[in-house]
Amino acid sequence: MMKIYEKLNDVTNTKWNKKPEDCTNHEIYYAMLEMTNKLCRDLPKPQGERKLYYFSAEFLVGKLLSNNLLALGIFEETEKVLESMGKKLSEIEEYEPEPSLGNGGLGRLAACFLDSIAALGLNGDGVGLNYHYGLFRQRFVNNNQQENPDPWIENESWLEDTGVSFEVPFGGFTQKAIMKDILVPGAGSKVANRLHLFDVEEPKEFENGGIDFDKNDISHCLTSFLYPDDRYEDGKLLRVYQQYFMVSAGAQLILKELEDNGFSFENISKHVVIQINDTHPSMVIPELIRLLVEKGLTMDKAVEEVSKTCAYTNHTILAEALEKWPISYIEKVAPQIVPIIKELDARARKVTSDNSVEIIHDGWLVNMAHMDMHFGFSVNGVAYLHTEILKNTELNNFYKLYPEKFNNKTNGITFRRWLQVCNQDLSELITEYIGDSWKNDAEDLKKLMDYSEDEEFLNKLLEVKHKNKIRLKEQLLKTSGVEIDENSIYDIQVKRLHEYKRQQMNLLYVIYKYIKIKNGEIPKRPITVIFGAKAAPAYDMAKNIIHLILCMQSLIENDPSVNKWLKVVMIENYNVTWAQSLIPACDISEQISLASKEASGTGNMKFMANGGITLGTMDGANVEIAQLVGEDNIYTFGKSSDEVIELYKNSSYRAVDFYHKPELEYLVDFIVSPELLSIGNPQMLSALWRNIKYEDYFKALLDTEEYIKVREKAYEDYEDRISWAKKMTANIANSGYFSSDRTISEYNKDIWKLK
Ligand code: 26Q
Repeated sequence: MMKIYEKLNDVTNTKWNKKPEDCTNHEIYYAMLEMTNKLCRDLPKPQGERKLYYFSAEFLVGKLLSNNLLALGIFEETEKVLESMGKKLSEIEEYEPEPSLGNGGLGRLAACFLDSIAALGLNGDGVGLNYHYGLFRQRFVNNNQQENPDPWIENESWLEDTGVSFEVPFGGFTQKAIMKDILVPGAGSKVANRLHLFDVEEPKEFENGGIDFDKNDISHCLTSFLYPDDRYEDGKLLRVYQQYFMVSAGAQLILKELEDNGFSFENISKHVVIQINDTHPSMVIPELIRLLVEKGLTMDKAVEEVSKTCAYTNHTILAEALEKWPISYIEKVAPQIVPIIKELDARARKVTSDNSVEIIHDGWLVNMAHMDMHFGFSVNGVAYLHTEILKNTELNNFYKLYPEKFNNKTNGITFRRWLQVCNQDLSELITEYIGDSWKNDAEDLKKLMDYSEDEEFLNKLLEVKHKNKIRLKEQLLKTSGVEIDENSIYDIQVKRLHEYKRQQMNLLYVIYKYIKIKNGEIPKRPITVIFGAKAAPAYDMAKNIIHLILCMQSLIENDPSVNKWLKVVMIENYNVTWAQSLIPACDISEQISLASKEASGTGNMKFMANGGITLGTMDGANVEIAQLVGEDNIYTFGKSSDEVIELYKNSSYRAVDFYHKPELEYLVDFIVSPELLSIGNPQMLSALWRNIKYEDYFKALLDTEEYIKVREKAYEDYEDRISWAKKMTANIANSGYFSSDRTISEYNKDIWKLK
């Protein structure tokens, strides 16, 4: 026993001269923050001759209180102590702001990885930036997305001052980088790592709340905002400043820690491994070379050592997300690394006469991924299919050059946050039947298969799902006044808004069902279709799709002949906290990207572990989910990645031919029907309609008919509750493979070799 009450009492007494039971929930939150952070600080750092630095522009950590209590092993005890005072942890947690330091999958993956690295007791820290506003806070106004700044840093937070700082040399001035830390306690391991977030010394405050800011005021605005993915118009230069700031400070930290440990710079690759999370931190390669040469290494030696130190993870095959920076930008931001990049380009050209693998294109454009693949020792994709596509298609020229560098690391999620913390009832049920060894080794969830025919277990499983659905219903009612029916099917698609993820195809189904119900074809059971998504502010088509979701929501809501049977709910400001309530309540998990385009997906894994049944294409990690659960326990549809890749190669897909099929035309045309035009913005709706009809770059119409059929089949199967519960069991039982503990063990065995 940890004597939680006494510890809390110490804090509240010193802070406010009060007993915990006399504190408000808000005060208790601050007291628990202080208590928990101190316990984390008391944990030792892991030891080892070799250390990992996980460099990432995003760490989407989510709220940390419950997570850290669990890692410290005091979650249940704390809950009990609070209960004895008439308080609930879940209500106290509402006062914790969520840091939005990421866009989506890539940032959340980095957070799950830090959790697993610490849990496995490995010596590895994160390196990133302390964005003051993170990603924007989303509001809906007139059925459109409005972006507002989202300040998350309070006087008391998980951030700790370290007193450590570095001078980052920009062209024309130097900028001090202050290092702030968030502690990362490891569940079970009793050690803590660090997430280092670099910041400027005097960040600018935005009192007026406006999201516009002076992009030229680099020294004050460098860490103000996180850049949303793709379609960024301006601010490109600021993004290069951010990236260089992060990698230069991070590289200096690495050299400082080498020195502190008495290790020689000559042996850096023996003591350090850097994982480069997508190309955003790629400038660490030339920067580290530059610093090592400054320390006295020859260029040859520095290049050799850095090449044995850096490993690159690719998260996308979408051309527009692969970063290429004009060399003039780098010249302006960090002129001192330009000669090094040119040197690396020259060295790469000596390896092969194949121009397609050059680092500098046409003398002016730097391809960051190419630099990583030539001068890193490992290149990995994030799911089996994704890595195969990289090797055989997208990065084939590099694969031919360096086959030994390529490897797959199928993504994972931390079951501590995504099952134990977010779904306590399911966790208890699982433990009741198979004991709690699954908490240390998620593969043990397989033992649940012993109960896949046990009606008592299956009924209890359905009860837990029902309870979670009621909980979500209550939360929605409280936060947005929207009322959903807990006896309806909860069909959920939550992820960033992007055409390739095909939220628009989900909407075509909603239109299909709306028209059916209007024509008197009532479904067996009401359906609740839930969306959650943010669109990049400059991505017009994504905003048009959000507009259509909101217009459909309003149209159906106000149609008494339909609203008892069909409901659309768009969650405002979808984030990690929302995910933790939505995922446990989900019946059907929509994973419907165009095959070959979703590198992995990680939401798909979270739904699976919580007993949501996947309705998806054979894309990303869905392929591995299908393999694990078998075809009876997943609904798949759509063209294969090979077929899709072929269609792109021949440019042979014509949306308008599909549009003219009678099964599809009336669905697409509904987007510009009088009903919708009277609710929505005609320009936006017509632009979306035109895009789907004539362009449809991500081929939604290619798969729509099959999608509708399979979705109908899933709804029909849902009515056999026991056989549905069997499917849920197969999903939960086989989800253990997707533990990020497994992913991290593989990174360590094949790439990092920490111990
Ligand atoms: C690039 C240039 C300029 C500004 C922003 C960006 C940018 C920012 C973020 C490009 C991409 C991202 C984020 C990508 C991402 O989240 N990818 C997802 O990574 C997950 C973890 O591996 C996968 O599961 C998803 O399939 C993949 O989409």
